[in-house]
Amino acid sequence: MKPNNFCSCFCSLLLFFAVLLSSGAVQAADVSLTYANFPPASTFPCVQMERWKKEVEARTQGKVSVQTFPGSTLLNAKNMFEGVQQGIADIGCLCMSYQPGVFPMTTVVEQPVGFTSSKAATAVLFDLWKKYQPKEFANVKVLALFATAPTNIMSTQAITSLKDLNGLELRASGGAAKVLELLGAVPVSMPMSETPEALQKGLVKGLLSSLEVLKDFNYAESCRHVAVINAQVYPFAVVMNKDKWDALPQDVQKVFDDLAKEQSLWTGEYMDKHVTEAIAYAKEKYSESIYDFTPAQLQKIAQKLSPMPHKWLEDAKAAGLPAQEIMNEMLTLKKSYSRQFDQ
Ligand code: DTR
Repeated sequence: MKPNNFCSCFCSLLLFFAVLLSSGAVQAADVSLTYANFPPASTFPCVQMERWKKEVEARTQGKVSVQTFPGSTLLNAKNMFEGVQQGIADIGCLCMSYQPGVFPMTTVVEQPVGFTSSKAATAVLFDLWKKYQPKEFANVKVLALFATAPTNIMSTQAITSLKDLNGLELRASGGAAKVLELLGAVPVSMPMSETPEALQKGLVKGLLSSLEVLKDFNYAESCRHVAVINAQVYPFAVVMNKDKWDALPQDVQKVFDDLAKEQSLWTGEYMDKHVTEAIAYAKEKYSESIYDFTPAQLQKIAQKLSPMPHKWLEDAKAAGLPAQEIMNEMLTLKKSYSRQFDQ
């Protein structure tokens, strides 16, 4: 090829790629974000993470790309909040219960007030956060908030009365650990990601958590018994590094903001459905026995757990929060969202 021909060929090629890029046909993302999560990819915090990634990439027409890190590959359950603030990950999913004292306001939903679904608890948590804009999230941008389905006991031995709980080592975290203590069990505190090993080694005889883990961690295999007490729920937040948020183009910020409540409720709905599926799975594969505590037993449990909201009120007041108002607002919202979602 003559040098002249080569030159014009090369220039045409350059022009072709320039046109392609400007037309958006081949568009590199303008914004790349990392998103860390602590439990394995198959669990609900990661399922919702992948859904958020998909929605964001579609709604920004590829302008944003999100790289996800499930299974504590970037940050773990305990350093998630700090890690996001330090910029180790741009976005992170955390469970408020794993860091006692750090989230004095949003842990109000952790109190045993009788939530019956993840979706209703999620809607309540989201509205409370929106209304009170608590200081605990002042250094980050909140992208979603959700709560688990109510917690129940999964164990290697049958539990059909409070007596059966006496001295039994069970795993829980935060508010759930307090539940176990008040019911006479021995709470062993650890994040969910450390629980499979503890069960395997026999360090604990079961756990208090939402029941979708029967399937997602296959706890049904070792814990063939469930005691239904619908104790309380665990609150979660998805947070973003503040500087990264501030640097986002406005149209991208709008996409994230518009998605926040929808994503939160989507997660609640996903979880409620997944709990039903997990129970069916455990029954079919492991003949899981499910014991429903009687109304009289549940009343006794409620009595035993009654110090918990009082303690929350004291702690929240000491943290400078309008504690009683928040508690009352939670109960009002709970009533209306339970009517809307749990019938
Ligand atoms: N119940 C809390 C939170 C929780 C429930 N399901 C999962 C799955 C993966 C991680 C955390 C959770 C707990 O027991 O830690």
